[in-house]
Amino acid sequence: MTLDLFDKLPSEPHFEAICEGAVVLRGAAVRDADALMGAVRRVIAESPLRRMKTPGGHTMSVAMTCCGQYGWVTDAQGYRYQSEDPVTGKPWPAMPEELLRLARETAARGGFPDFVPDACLINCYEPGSRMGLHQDKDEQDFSHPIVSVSLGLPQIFQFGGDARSDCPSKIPLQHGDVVVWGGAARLRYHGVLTLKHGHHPLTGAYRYNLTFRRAR
Ligand code: MD3
Ligand code: FE
Repeated sequence: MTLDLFDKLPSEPHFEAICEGAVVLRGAAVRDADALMGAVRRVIAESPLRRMKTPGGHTMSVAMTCCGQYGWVTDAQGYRYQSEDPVTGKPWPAMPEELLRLARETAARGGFPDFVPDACLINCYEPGSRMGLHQDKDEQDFSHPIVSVSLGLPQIFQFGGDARSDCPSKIPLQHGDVVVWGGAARLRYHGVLTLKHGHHPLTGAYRYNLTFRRAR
């Protein structure tokens, strides 16, 4: 009896399949959230958050930085991964051990035991920030998954199809949720709706999203 009850506690991490190739591990990063945010803040102290310009000249509403061997950048020249941070002129900060460990452990639980990320994008959303529907296709080999970790305020994720015109479904992503996006899900269109005002004890008015990738 009591076991049934404990199985359903909302704080208990559990699996949910969104579709073929996409697995949500609800709450899988809650226990480590303090340590993860500490690591994120150390990265930001070295390579600050910045709002980059798209090749079309629009300033993104989400502020970003990166850690690991490669970082993702966008400017008038296009989208790409590179090993130097264009703001500091130095290599990106190394990927903190606690971030790397969480990414590898959750990727393994999601069916990718050999995943070793060489890039971690850190997205910081403030109220009003959003990310339009897009595909992640600047990585060399799409057989590697992407692992995403949500921290702080909740935000509604839009999960589309293989074409931009496919009607997206809405999935709320909460503090501590980890999603492994591989296989058939890897090239699906996706985005997040505008962040609403709120307060989270760990992140204040913000939502952070970490995406772990194999760029090369
Ligand atoms: C599905 N980030 O950084 S995380 C991105 O909440 C990005 O910051 C969003 O899209 C965010 O590129 C969404 C969930 C996510 C990340 C990568 C995916 C879903 C994905 C790649 C392929 C399919
Ligand atoms: Fe994306």
